[in-house]
Parts: sequence; structure tokens; C-alpha cells
Amino acid sequence: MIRSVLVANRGEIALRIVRAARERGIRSVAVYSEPDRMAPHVLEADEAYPIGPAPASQSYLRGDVLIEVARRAGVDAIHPGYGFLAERADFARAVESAGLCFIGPAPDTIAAMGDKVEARRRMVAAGVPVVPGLTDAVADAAGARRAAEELGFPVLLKAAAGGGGKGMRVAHDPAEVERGYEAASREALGAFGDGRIYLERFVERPRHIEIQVFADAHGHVVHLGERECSVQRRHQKLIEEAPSPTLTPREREAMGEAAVRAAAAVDYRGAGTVEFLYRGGDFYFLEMNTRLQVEHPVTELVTGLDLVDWQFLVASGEPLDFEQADVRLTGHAIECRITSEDPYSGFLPSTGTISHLEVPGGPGVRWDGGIQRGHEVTLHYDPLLAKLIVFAPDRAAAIARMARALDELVLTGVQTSAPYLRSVMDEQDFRRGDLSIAYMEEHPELLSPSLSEREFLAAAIAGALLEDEYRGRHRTPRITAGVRNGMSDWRTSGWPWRGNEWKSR
Ligand code: MV4
Repeated sequence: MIRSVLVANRGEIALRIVRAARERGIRSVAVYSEPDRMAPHVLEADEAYPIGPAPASQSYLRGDVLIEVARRAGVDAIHPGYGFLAERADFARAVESAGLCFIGPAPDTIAAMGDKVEARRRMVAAGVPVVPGLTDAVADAAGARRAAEELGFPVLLKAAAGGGGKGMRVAHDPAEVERGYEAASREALGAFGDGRIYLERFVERPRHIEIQVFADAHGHVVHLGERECSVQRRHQKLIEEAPSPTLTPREREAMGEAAVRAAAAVDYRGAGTVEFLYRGGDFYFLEMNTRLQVEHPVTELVTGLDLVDWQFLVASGEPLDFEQADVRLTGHAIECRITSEDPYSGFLPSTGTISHLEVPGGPGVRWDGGIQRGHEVTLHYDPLLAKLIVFAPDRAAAIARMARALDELVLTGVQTSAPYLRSVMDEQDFRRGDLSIAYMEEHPELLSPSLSEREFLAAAIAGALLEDEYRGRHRTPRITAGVRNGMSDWRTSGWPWRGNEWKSR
């Protein structure tokens, strides 16, 4: 069994991994950039080492430094979390060359899935449905045009080295293909150092449904059901849920079986996700993510499995002690990503110091956070502050629970996605489960605050006064919670009580 692990990450996921290690009796070693010196993932780990200044390129992305720290700390394994070095085959190889265990699949699996054309070829060979399209990159704009005319319009030009939507262009006619080819190829070359482009038929208004897979080192592969991730903006997911609101048991089984075939075809090991586009009962392989994902908690809640614990077990050579038939999905889980972005200014990143934090609680509520009061939010890292996850017997109850939990949340000092997420919980299409990847674009009304500035200010004042009256006697009036979340820098006279009266209560 692994006895010690270096967590090559920061924020909520680093803390999540440190917690799992503690429960398994594994010594955890955190790393931190200068501004993260006092971050929760550092304080909760058994040991912590500095790795450099704030920019990720000089800290969390320094593979050589991380491996050196792992050696110095005498750990057995490195857990990369997500982002940063999690899907860098060369880093995984360097970790293994240093005689350490990389918690993830084999480096060759990471490399194969990182190349989208290669991944597609392997999936076709394994009998996994893919979007009609090419299995090779095209040579030039004329080649792209010929291929598009054969496939039929509209088509999507994609970067072979791609991911995350970079180097993607939709084309509705031959001229658009030629123009799109040049732009996509240039963008892909800039982003990935690889300008190869291939084509697929463009699937309009699909849903993004992904299957969690898990494999041990002995050839056993299972799937843990799906996550619906359609509520996203520019490839950043905002809400994820399990199960998907409308997938039938037969569709789930078919997608699950396809995902297991996909994983088996690349000798998968550990936690992985097979992404699909879904439309009208058809589904198509999109890509495979060879890491633990941000949204893994919704799967944990409906399966009762601890995925990080299973990553440790599988990396230690333990076999999965359950089979596909033992995997039962119960209830409904929803995750909301609390990000430091201002939904009412086009999701512009917001910076500042977290001045107040009250975390929601109660039954069926989970908070995976990496922040505390006094934490400074900068532009150096991605804006994910925390994940609020709820679990309830069915979807309607989960939505009600999420709305309640978001009302309880108090997070001030930066603007956050929370008020936007709260408004989604009341929105009719969301409530009906009528989702697609265009959901956010198709609901621009959610991008304005529900209160006018004047109402907002009046409510804030009333809220602050009422809170003073009610504190210690009743639950804080509901209006204050909603208002306080949008009131990052506004004070009556000190936060949020009048004068110092509260002290004498
Ligand atoms: C597609 C597609 C429609 N048709 N492929 C987005 C990034 C990369 N993972 C693949 N993506 C897409 N591929 C075909 N043939 C639409 C998208 C897409 C998307 C997919 C999943 C989640 C969000 C998305 C947002 C925009 C476009």
C-alpha cells in the first residue's frame, strides 16, 4: 500500500486529496507557491514544501521541482489532481523514471488520449460510437474543403492536439471551411504547438454527458454512471449532476458499456472520464479525460464510493472489490461551482480578499472548498473557489436543497457565481431538465441581477438591520443571505452588524 503521497496541486482538490490520504493512513505532503503559504491544503497536510513564486509556470507546473521535493520528502507517490500536470504524459513518465508512483493511468494512455485523432481512431477500432468524420488530419485548406463536401454541412474543424474548444471552427459552406481551416490551424499551433486539423459533422445543441470509469491494474473496468454537464460557458462547467435528468436506463447502460470498451481499449487504470455528445437518443465519443475530474463528487454521492480512496487503492495494486452489477445509483446529486467571477459583468474574474465566509450545512450538503476568511483571490490561478454539492432522494428535492444551501452561503470580498447559480435553481428549463450546451446562452435573462440597484441597496440595508435584530433569536431573514452574497465591498458600519451592539448580546 502507498504510505505517503505528494499532492501536486492547490485549492479545493489538493485539500480533497489530503483528506482522503488522512483517512487511509497515508502521509500527505503539500506543496505551495508563495501566496499559498497559509492555504487550507497546506495547513491540513502532514508536511508542506515551498515550490516557487505565484505564477503556475514557476510553481505548480514545475515538474522537475515537484519530483525533487517528492524525493526530499521521501514519498512513494504523486497525485496530480486535475489541471496543471495531471494530463502531461511527459510528467507522468518523469515521475515513474524517478521511481515514484504516478496516481493515474500509464503515460502512454495519457499520450494516446491527448491526441484527439489518435483517440478517435482507437475508439472506432473499439466499436465506440464517434461523430461521423475523419480518422486522419487533413493536409491543407483544400483537403478540409473536399472532406467537408463529402461529410455534408455543417462541419466542425477541430485541432488534433486539441481539447477545451481551442482551434475549433464551425463551417456551414465550403468558403467557411477554407477560412476556418486557416484560423483553426493557426490557433491550434499557438495553443498546442501542433496545427493539425481534422473534421467532424457538427452536432447542433447537444448535451454533454460523461461516464465515470474506474479500472484496476488487473484488467477489471467498471463504469459508475453518468454526469450531466451541459450547463457550461465557454467550456467551463458551472453545474453538474448525477444522474442525468432524462437518460433512460437503457441509454445509461449503452453509454456505460461504450465507456468501458473505451477504457479497456487503452488499458486504462484508475479514475477516468469518457465524454459524450448526446442528442435525441444518439451519443458520440468526444474525448477521454485521464484524470480525476472537478465534478467527481456527484458520482461519489450517488454511488457511495470514495473515488480518491479508490485511486490510492488501485495505484497500490489492489483489485476493485466490486463488479458492475454491484454498482447501484441512488438518489440525485448536484454540484455548483462557486467561482470568483462576476456573472453580471460577463463572468469577468473578480479579485480581492475573502472577508466573510459562512459555509452551508445541514443534511445532504457537502462543501469541497480550498478557501478561508482572509484568503486572497488573485488572477494567478483558475477562479474555482469551492464546490457546493447536494444529495437528495430525487432531482426536485436536490434542486430545493441546492437553493436552500446557496441561500445559506455567505462569501464576501469577491464577486462570485453564487447568485447566478441560485437563479438557475428557479429557472423553468433547468427545473424540467431541458438542457443543452447552449443553456447559458439561451438564458440571457439570468445574466442580470434579479433586483435593481436601488432595490438591492434598500434590501441590503434592511437585511443588515434585520440581521442585527434577529441574530440569536431567529434564523437570519432569508433576504439577507441572498443580498450579502452580492455585497462584497459594501458596509453599513462595520460588517454586518450595527456598531458593536452585537458584542453585548
Ligand atoms: C463537438 C460539438 C458539436 N459537434 N463536436 C467542445 C470542446 C471539445 N471537447 C469538443 N467540443 C465540441 N465538440 C461535434 N462534432 C460541440 C462541442 C462543444 C462542447 C462540447 C461539450 C461541452 C461544451 C461544448 C461547448 C461548445 C462546443
